[in-house]
Amino acid sequence: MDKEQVAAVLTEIGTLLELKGENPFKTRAYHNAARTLEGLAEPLEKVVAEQRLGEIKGFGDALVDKITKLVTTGQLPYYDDLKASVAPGLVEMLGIPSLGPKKVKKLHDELGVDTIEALEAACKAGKVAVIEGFGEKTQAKIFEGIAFKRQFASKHHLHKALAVAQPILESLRQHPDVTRCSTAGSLRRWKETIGDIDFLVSSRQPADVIEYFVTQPGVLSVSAKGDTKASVIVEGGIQADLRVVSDAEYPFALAYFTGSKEHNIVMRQRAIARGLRLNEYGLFRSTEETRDPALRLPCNTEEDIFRELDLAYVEPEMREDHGEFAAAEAGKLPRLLEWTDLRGSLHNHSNWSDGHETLEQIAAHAEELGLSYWAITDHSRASYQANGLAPERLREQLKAVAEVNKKLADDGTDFRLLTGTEVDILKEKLDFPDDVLAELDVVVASLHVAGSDEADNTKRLLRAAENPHVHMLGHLTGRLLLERNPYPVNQQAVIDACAATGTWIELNASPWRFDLDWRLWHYARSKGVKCVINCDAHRLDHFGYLRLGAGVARKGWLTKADVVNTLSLVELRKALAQKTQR
Ligand code: DGT
Ligand code: CA
Ligand code: CA
Ligand code: ZN
Repeated sequence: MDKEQVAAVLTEIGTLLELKGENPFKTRAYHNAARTLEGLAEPLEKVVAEQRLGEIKGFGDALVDKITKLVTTGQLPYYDDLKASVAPGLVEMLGIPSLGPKKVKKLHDELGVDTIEALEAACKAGKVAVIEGFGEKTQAKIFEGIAFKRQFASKHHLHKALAVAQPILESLRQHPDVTRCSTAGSLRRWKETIGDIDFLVSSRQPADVIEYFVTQPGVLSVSAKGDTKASVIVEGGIQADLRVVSDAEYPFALAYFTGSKEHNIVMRQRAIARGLRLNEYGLFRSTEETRDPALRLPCNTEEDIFRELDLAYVEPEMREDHGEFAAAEAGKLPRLLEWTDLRGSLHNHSNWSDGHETLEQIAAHAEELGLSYWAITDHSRASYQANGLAPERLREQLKAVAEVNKKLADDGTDFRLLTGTEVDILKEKLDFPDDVLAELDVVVASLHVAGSDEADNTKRLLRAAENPHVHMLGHLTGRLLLERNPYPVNQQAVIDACAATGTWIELNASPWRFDLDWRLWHYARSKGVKCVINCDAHRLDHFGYLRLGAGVARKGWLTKADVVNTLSLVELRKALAQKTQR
């Protein structure tokens, strides 16, 4: 075990002893020892090997023995026994804001609760309020805390995390004591779901910045507050971490806390291979772990760090150890799409099916945003629950779209609505015959009612791709992030079929979907399959999904040239005509 791992075990021992009501001196000794280890300037293995652990202040024989066992064997029977003697539910309760070991022990002693569910039931029954030293208010706080914990134990949709993170970041940026600041972690990497939000700040006044952070409007409760870091729960029950570092450390901390962990590991190995050490504090001329500023290479930005490790700058979205190192070394990283390259969306709904606004409202909004086109692709009749259109109503809609476009033209506006459908891929055929599809500008084909048989689902999608009137396949796997798994489908086979037939694949930009997944765009791109970033908008609020989708496309290494809806209206019309002419 290394230093961090040993420190984590000691901290846990301290906490377990507290839960058992051990004497405070003993429990504190473990917490202090953990902190001492974390701050140890030399490798722990070395200290252990040279039998110098006992020289450290506060390290008695028992502690020395335990640490030695952990370092040399990775095991400690004392710890295993202790852990087995405490109900895991009690340790879990510590994750509830407002509950510390003392309170948890008291709850356990008084009520016999040893799971979160039992504690929740006790709160509901009013049994917690009557315990001495608790009261109504504490009971309510614990009850709320359980709800929070449930939420933040899980992952969160990207747009929800962004919505709370952005105002806090803006606010930090305006604070006079903040020199530089950024989000980090999975949010900066634009992962499809987010565990917690990470902020990084450089400042000479960490205490002021921390105080300012924990009192931001979106902050619901403060879980931890130290000299240089803090954790809070923000709206939506999402945890947000802030770290404050010196400005000299900032680029290194930014790279480290942006991750991903897998990417960091390779960066660290590259440093070691060059006789250097990379960690959150710097890139050091050293062959051992250190944070000595005198040994630090002067890097002012992340770009400088990559350069020192003989790499081109890797955008945060690509830092997943998914081939970025080989590409950065060879100077072959793609120039990523920018979200402002997008000119419209080709899969959207109106109040003709299950969307909320009229064609006029949609056109006015899209035009105001400066977009060039917006396709109306309402559902086909098989999606009756979504008020799908039969051919007659679809033809009426075509006339209505033509009228809106005529008004736009009369006003001298270049923006246009495009006609279309999101046609259901049924068991044996598409929901509309070819002659209906031929009348439309844009045809998206989607599998809304999939079966459990992978081969069958795949076959249905392949057949849709082979139809000369189908421009693109919509939300390929039908997944709903954090809600519903993808249906079984051989995505690679579908991508191959799209490559062979010139069919585009949608990157559905709804934050519940982000489907096709970013991990598959590498393959699709290598096959020459084009991407369409679609909002699948059902209301005006959803127009903003374009930016989310663009970030996911960047994560899939896509360039402007890979994405169809970066084309101008004239070019797009040509591209739409190509499939039918093949
Ligand atoms: P999340 O929060 O689960 O969505 O994912 P991340 O990537 O934001 O992870 P988080 O918040 O635990 O940590 C932020 C970054 O800090 C992570 O991407 C990489 C870095 N990091 C955290 N723990 C470790 C570690 O044990 N080793 C290394 N190399 N990096 C770490
Ligand atoms: Ca995180
Ligand atoms: Ca974090
Ligand atoms: Zn759909």
